[in-house]
Amino acid sequence: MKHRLLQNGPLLPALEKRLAEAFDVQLLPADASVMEFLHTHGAAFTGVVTSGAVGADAALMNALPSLKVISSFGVGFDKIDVQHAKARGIAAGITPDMLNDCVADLAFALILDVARGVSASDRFVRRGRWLTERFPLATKVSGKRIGILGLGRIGQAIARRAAGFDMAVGYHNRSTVAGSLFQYFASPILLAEWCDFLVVVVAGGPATRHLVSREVLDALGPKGFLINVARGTVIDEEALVQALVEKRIAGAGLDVFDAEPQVPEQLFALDNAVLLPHIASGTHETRQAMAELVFDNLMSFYSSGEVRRSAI
Ligand code: NAP
Ligand code: 8YV
Repeated sequence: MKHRLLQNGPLLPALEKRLAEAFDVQLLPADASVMEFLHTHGAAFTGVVTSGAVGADAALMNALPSLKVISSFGVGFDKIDVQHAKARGIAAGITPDMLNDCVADLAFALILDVARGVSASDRFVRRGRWLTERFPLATKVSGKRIGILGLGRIGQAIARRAAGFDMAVGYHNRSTVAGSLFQYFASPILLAEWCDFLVVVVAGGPATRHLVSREVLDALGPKGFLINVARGTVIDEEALVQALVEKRIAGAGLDVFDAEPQVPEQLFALDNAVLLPHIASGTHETRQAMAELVFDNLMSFYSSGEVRRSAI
């Protein structure tokens, strides 16, 4: 008999197909019938398959008394109540390392775009402005200082790319990275004061909420650029919008937003902001590798009792 999985949120069609072949999968309704569905069927599911965007909260886990494993498409587990899962002995699989290259590549795309005005100059050409105007001079990237807020798996891939741009690398984590030769800064403010590009790639969740505060933005200053490929919650978004409007920082490249897909409308008119719809891991190659690990985490759990890559 196939193990019964509850799917919370949409997944890649190819992954849904593969899961349906190996498991008995049911999609959690996204409408008002959800409570009745869980009341009637909740006890049947031993696994949940979900994504970083949707996750699994304590209320969902409580409605699934037989739940043993969660497998999530993504590395961020801010939408999964891992403490609750741990207390219940529920395994939680995520997809680390599969997406390091693509997220790091996109962080650099944002750095180059916001500093050199790539998107802004593309708009300039398309609107016919080149015929009568000169595009303003931009900011050089090579040789500058990059401050990585969160020198983890992706942060280290960003640091490797920075070497190719002859950039000095500094970082802030709660603790220093063993063996790292990069300069450590004891707080986000000190890192922001030092660097030209502050790249945010820490874990999301309550512990990092508004870690990038108005004070950090002011420390970055009018020549500094902010890049966020982590979670919107890490930045005080109101303070960021104000800093961009008042040009108290030079610019921002943002892949993620606090209430995404809602983006503060004030940002739409600003040429010093590059706005992306959470696409950092969004390539065919990376999403396929992530999908394979979502599947493997489940297969591994049901055969050995352990997921291959755990969030806990
Ligand atoms: P990781 O290896 O766990 O790295 C996270 C880093 O954040 C670690 O260096 C950690 O160091 C630091 N950190 C955690 N809490 C902190 C705090 N309170 N203060 C300062 N530093 C803190 O994770 P990863 O695989 O690199 O992924 C990082 C994050 O990127 C994910 O959690 C996810 O939210 C985001 N992400 C976004 C996308 C996207 O599409 N935009 C794609 C993938 C991932 P310490 O533990 O020493 O503090
Ligand atoms: C995914 C992400 O787009 O891994 C993460 O944490 O943010 C992205 O890779 C997301 O998890 C898909 O929902």
